[in-house]
Amino acid sequence: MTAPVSFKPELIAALRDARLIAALTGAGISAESGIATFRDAQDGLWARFDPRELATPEAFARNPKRVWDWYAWRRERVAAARPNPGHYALAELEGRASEFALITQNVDGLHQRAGSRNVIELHGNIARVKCSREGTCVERWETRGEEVPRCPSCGALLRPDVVWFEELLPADALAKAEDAARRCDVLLVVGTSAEVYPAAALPSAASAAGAIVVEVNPNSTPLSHSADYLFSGAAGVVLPALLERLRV
Ligand code: BV8
Repeated sequence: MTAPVSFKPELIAALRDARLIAALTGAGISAESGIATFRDAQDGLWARFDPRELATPEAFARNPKRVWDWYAWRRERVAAARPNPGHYALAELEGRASEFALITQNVDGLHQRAGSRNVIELHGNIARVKCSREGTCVERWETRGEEVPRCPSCGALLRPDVVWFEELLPADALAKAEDAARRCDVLLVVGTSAEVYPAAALPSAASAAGAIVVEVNPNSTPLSHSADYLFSGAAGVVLPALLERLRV
């Protein structure tokens, strides 16, 4: 039986009085939905697949079929997954807060499926596909044999609408995320190893602007020493307990 999570009254008061609450999430919040994280040594995606071989423009240029199939494999796993209590807790918190912004590095869309509305997707969404030349999203595509599907309008290869390493983030999403980090009173940092930039720079920007930074992660990260509150537990346990405390 895991020990009940306790929350300092000051944190509860800060969350209740906050004008803007923001959350930054990573793969860890989807771990309890059966979606592998990236860095977990054993079964993390990067443990089995080299990111440089699969999540970069060069990798796609070198072997588009392998990259396309890897994302198709992940897309199926995401489609079969369900949001978990961690996702639902953030959706409920959005409903309680006067203003709320959910900044995610995840491409799985599970926040939106849990009912979160103001979701800022920093790294795209694996359910979307776009033309690798025009960048326009394509609603329907069919996979014929060994081919990578092609853009119906220009014939270029289609690719997942995610941000690969060495690719710029969508400017509007990054601007919204940086604005939320600067204006928030409390930033919840949930399930991220805080190693991939520019996302990993948001907590220090929030802290520098006077926000209270709360980390929820069973393992320590480069952020753990500077966070104002640290909950070393699973998102699907800590966040529902926090909402329960806020309901009191
Ligand atoms: C760019 C989409 C300009 C695709 C992803 C500054 C310094 C150093 C390097 C750089 C820098 N600026 C830029 C770089 C380069 C690079 C970078 O940051 N490299 C890192 C590796 C050092 N950044 C970029 O390339 C970015 N673009 O900067 O463009 C440019 C142009 C040319 C040359 C240079 C720069 C683009 C970054 C985005 C890449 N796309 N994803 C896909 O999904 O396939 S990144 C991908 O990896 C995820 O989106 C996420 O961002 C990252 C994984 O991190 P996490 O989500 O945190 O997951 P992880 O597995 O690491 O950790 C999980 C955590 O959860 C753990 O801490 C674990 O303890 C915890 N956990 C586990 N279970 C639970 C849990 N927590 C709670 N509950 C649980 N149950």
